[in-house]
Amino acid sequence: MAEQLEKVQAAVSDLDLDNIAPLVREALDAGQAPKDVLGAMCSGMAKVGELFEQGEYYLADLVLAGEGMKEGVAILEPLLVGEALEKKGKVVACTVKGDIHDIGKNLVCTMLSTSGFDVVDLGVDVHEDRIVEAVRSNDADAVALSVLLTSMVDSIGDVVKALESAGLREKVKIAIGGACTTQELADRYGIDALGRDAVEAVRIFEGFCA
Ligand code: B12
Repeated sequence: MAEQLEKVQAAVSDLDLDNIAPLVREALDAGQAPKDVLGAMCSGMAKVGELFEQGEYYLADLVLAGEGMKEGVAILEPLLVGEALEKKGKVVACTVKGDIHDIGKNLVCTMLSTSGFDVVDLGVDVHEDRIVEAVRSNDADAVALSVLLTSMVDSIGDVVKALESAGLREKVKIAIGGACTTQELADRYGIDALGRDAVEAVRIFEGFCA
């Protein structure tokens, strides 16, 4: 990884929040592609998650890291949007009912929209009825569900059932991702794909909307 990207990644993972935005600008000025800078931020955030699990960081640190990410992403977003020209398909995205984690979901939305998808981001803690409504009113092609809490995996099943009841399940492909998702879980709910990161998310939705 190029030195400027390493610095961006380290600023995120070290919670050096004041330096994230300046280092993002520095990397761009040095000619790094906006997508790669975003990728470096994603890796830094993944490291933050690991350090939290190892007891090195506290919850308050995670909230701060999330805020730091937003500032960097805000610089990159307009540049990334300029890169994609034709729309590839419409995706309804959210974090499932009962779950408020949004850093990964936001990265997935940013990567999808900057890769040419029309993304309808419903936010966090979203009830299945809102998802059905959004799929219908936007005539969506696919649904992206972010799920980080094991206690909330049943929310995935609720979305599938609600789409089935509304006669929309055949019309949309569904992908899941987030810390607690597994292939076993995807199979249990008849989910079309499981994604490990935002880059894989783009590949999955390109496959869905091909
Ligand atoms: C940051 C964080 C928080 C922050 C969230 C801030 C925010 N705005 O999102 C705060 C502090 C608020 C928080 C709260 C809680 N958290 Co928390 N949190 C995390 C942490 C450390 C990192 C998550 C993160 O942002 N990672 C970085 C992002 C970039 O990665 P990501 O989310 O995985 O997303 C990437 C991929 O998964 C993928 N992806 C994500 N979504 C999707 C969707 C699709 C369709 C695809 C294809 C791909 C994809 O692409 C993303 C980008 O590359 C995780 C640990 C972990 N390892 O995940 C715990 C973790 C998820 N939290 C946990 C818990 C328990 C909680 C709380 C219940 C704590 C509490 N006791 O209050 C609350 C939840 C409240 C609620 N109702 O939701 C547990 C869950 C355990 C479990 N298995 O159920 C974890 C695993 C920590 C742990 N080991 O205990 N948390």
